[in-house]
Amino acid sequence: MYSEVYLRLEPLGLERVAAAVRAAGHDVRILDLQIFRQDDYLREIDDFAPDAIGFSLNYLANVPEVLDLAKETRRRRPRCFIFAGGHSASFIAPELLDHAGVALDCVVRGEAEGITPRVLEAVGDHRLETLPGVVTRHGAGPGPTLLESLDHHLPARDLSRRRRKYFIGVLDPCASAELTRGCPWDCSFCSAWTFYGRSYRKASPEAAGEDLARIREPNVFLVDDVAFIQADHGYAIGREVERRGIRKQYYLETRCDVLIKNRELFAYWKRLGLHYMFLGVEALDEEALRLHRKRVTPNENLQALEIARELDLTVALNIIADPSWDEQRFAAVRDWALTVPEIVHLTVATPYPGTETWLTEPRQLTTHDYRLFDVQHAVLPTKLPLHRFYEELVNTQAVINRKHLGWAAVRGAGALAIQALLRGQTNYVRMMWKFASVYNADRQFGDHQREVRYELGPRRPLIAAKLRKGELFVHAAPAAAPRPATG
Ligand code: B12
Ligand code: SF4
Repeated sequence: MYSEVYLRLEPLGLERVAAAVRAAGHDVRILDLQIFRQDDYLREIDDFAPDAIGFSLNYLANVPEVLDLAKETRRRRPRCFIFAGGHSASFIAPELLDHAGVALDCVVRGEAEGITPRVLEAVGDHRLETLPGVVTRHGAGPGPTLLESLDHHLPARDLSRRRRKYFIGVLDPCASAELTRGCPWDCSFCSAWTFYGRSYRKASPEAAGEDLARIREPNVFLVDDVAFIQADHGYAIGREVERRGIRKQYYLETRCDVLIKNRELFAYWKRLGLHYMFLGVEALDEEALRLHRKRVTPNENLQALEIARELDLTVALNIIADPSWDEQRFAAVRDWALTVPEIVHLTVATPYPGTETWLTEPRQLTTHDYRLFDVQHAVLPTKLPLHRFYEELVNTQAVINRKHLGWAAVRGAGALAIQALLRGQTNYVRMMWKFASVYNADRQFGDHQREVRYELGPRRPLIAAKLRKGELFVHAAPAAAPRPATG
């Protein structure tokens, strides 16, 4: 739903894996099914006749689609080696293999630039299931290993086609880049930190500069979970950007306390082209922030918004709606959102594999349909009747959005919107009228009534036992990794 309206960004992880596989001597193609249709995929495998196909499965909601495609691929190309990897695949490898039957040969857990060329070498060999991070129906190798350096395997952007389709808001077209990997915080609803064992690694300023210099698009989305945690790293990349004369407009995601602490760094990047940021606000009250283990106060959130306004940065922020919300609670968020100039998004609190709440949430799930685990649907019991909950959710989002959609917003975006149109880029302008057709209470309610063919495995909530965070990790925590203060 998100990528139907607000943005569509390139599959950076897949491009990095593709770069590693290509460097090992293979002929590689990428097909992004956010842009292409399934028919295009089937034509492509007939035409290219690959020996191996890897599916990138970052989002849980895409599991059924990937399983069906893997099965159809197996039917058409029985001898092809078919595998999957990515963020969500890494947390649910055995259950994916169960659903897939013979359609998937293995799942590759964790970051995969290093291991995928070795997986391809081991095709047809019993050593396959002894490789780090590899899980097959017959066994699993040791846990995945972290890359020694982020500087290698710069994304093979030349392999992604129809790049004009990638955009985020008015940054149209827009490429993506990664300056750091991992997150040292530990919010209870998030799996970004559990994937990398709460580690945090940086690309060298030279490699980051080289990667940014290779980008053709005028705009760049920085995919880092929390951008510019360490000010010296942010300045070093900035100086590299200046030295190379790179001129782009940037969009990034960061935390409120990081913006407060590194205000001058963000001001410097504003001069380099930073215009937009996602700020992880998540909740307005102290109690909810504590439950999310956000480690910031409501006051810090407001202070960060103030700083962003002073720096003239356009901010989008997210609030997590709990299924227990009633009309009054939605109304309170609406009232607040209408008083601030920022773009406010709502997501729905969703425990999913890899998050701490998957194990600690005491409420029962109302569904195990993977497709509904997209943080836009309620998978926990709602206090309001379900359809009424969606009416409140959509109505709240629509009221808030009114100030950011339509011609007034296009006029507000000014030169950037006009430049995009002059370049023939219409993603942004089209998005302005799409909201009502995508976010719709009947549609969201109807999504719960569909036939369910693949179900997420059962949850084993912790009752009395204390959670050991390491149990959640895909990558084990590195022994002596320096961890920035998390406040
Ligand atoms: C950038 C990002 C986005 C971008 C989209 C990027 C894209 N086109 O894929 C935007 C902003 C659009 C976005 C949106 C959303 N996102 Co997001 N996003 C991220 C983020 C911060 C980084 C992903 C990234 O690019 N990392 C850098 C690359 C290099 O790493 P990577 O993709 O993980 O790839 C590595 C491995 O996964 C693996 N790998 C990847 N592909 C493949 C393929 C094969 C064959 C193999 C072997 C290995 C492999 O190797 C790669 C290299 O090491 C992650 C958090 C995280 N740290 O992972 C959340 C995350 C993936 N997003 C999340 C969510 C919830 C969403 C939204 C649903 C949020 C919303 N408000 O609606 C939407 C849905 C978007 C959609 N497409 O439907 C959740 C996923 C939850 C889940 N389990 O499903 C995450 C984990 C964040 C979180 N807080 O928990 N997101
Ligand atoms: S700070 Fe952001 S990326 Fe890090 S754990 Fe919290 S929500 Fe996830």
